[in-house]
Amino acid sequence: ADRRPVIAGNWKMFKTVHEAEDYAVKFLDEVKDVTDIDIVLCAPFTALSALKNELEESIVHLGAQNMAWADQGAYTGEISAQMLLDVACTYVILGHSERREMFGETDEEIARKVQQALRAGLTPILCCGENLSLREEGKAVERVQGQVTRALAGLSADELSRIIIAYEPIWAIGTGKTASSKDAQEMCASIRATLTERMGMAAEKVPILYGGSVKAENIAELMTEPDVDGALVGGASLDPLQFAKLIKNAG
Ligand code: G2H
Repeated sequence: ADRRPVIAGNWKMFKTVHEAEDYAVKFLDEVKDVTDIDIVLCAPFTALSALKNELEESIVHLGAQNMAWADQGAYTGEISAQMLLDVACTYVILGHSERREMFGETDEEIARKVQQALRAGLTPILCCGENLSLREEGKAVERVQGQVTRALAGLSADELSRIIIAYEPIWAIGTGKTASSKDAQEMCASIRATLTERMGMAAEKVPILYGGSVKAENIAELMTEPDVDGALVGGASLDPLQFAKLIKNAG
């Protein structure tokens, strides 16, 4: 399949403005010659404006880690799609397991956010993944298929063709336990099958990423799997040199 790999860093709740600027300079210097991978940095809201200045006209794309489902209004503490566009964001992570588990995000809210992002012209990176007990009970596929189906309800064929999916088994996030590349491939293939039911052959074009303790040392093996098109990287994206190395190893 002719899918361009995507490697997205998810900084989570790390880095001040100054730290973000310092990172951007070092990181750009390392990755400026990468041409065969789409690179995305998903930073905290407060660092986005500074990163816009550092990364404008570079090959590195900017993303946010969450977004509101509403256009604007009395939604204290929320950030809109327009605000993200204003600071040059083109991607947004939606439905990360940390938001689902710690901040109570439901599939229905995530579906509204996905629709809102697409309407605004942002590329959603829709996260899905099962926890350890579901995996042990043999219900992982059912859970992930359900999450994907519910998050994509009501989207048109054109909208579906503009999404990215990230499969992140919760038991592999920040734990040092990476799913085996075989586990990752199995689930990414099953996600693609779910997408095919919704959108036919166009599912072949959708990038499906793996996330969960991806490092410079294990990315190459993951990338050999036919349905793994890249990675969503947390901890290993926090150091610019380490993340650049990971990206080079993915290519
Ligand atoms: C999964 C991942 C990035 P980490 O949350 O989204 O984090 O690479 O630290 O496991």
